[in-house]
Amino acid sequence: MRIDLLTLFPEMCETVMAESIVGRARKKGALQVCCHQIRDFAFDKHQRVDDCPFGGGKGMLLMAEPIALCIDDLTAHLGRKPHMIYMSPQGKVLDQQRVKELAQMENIAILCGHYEGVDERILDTYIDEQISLGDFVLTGGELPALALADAVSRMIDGVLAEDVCFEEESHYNGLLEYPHYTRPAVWRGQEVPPVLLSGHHQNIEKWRRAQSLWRTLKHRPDMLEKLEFQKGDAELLYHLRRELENEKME
Ligand code: 4G0
Repeated sequence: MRIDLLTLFPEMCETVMAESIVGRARKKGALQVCCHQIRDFAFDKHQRVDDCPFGGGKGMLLMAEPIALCIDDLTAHLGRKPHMIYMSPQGKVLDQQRVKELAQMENIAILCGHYEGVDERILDTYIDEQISLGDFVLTGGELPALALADAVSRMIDGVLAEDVCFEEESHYNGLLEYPHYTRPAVWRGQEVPPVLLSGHHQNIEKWRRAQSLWRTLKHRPDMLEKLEFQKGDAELLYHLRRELENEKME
């Protein structure tokens, strides 16, 4: 897969995407990432890319033409139109399901807005999908774009180590993760839950499922509505709901 980032800060994006697991995957050839400077497509002598909004109001907007030229140039280079994503607080909130779908695509390109965003006609003409990371506003779309690129990258074959099993993890099974512990077994007087040291795998699985259900019930009850129940879940949930009610009483 290839991911293109269209931004006013390509060095920042390149630096982030050169590190850690994603950086290693790129070196291996499991993934291609290219960062493009929108300012390279400015047409006036000051390389201006922003202007004030028609109708007045605060802030600046990215002008349509440099973005259009940047996308056209990329499209010509690829020989086809990439799936164009715009990071925006107005977009649909990202979830792991959409991440997995995007990871199946051959080319995605992510446009990073700045200031108050981009000229609406770019969205009408070029953008296939607007994505938000949540209900908050940043100074630019780079950090959300990098987060999206990271989330998509780790779902591509050959990016994560073979022994890293992400089938078990949170948002894959529709539940929040259970707690994890590593050595030492006692740290500053705090013990690891004894069941995890017991070697009894069936009990460990039951404990982890109960912990996942408990956390999800407490912090993300909305996720339980879509949950595919396993054997024992209904009974566990019945008890956990009663426990939660007791907690609320105190
Ligand atoms: C478009 C995404 C882009 C419009 C981008 C700002 C948060 C997110 C930007 C604006 C972003 C997110 C209207 C301020 C750039 N901030 N939640 N900033 N406006 O994913």
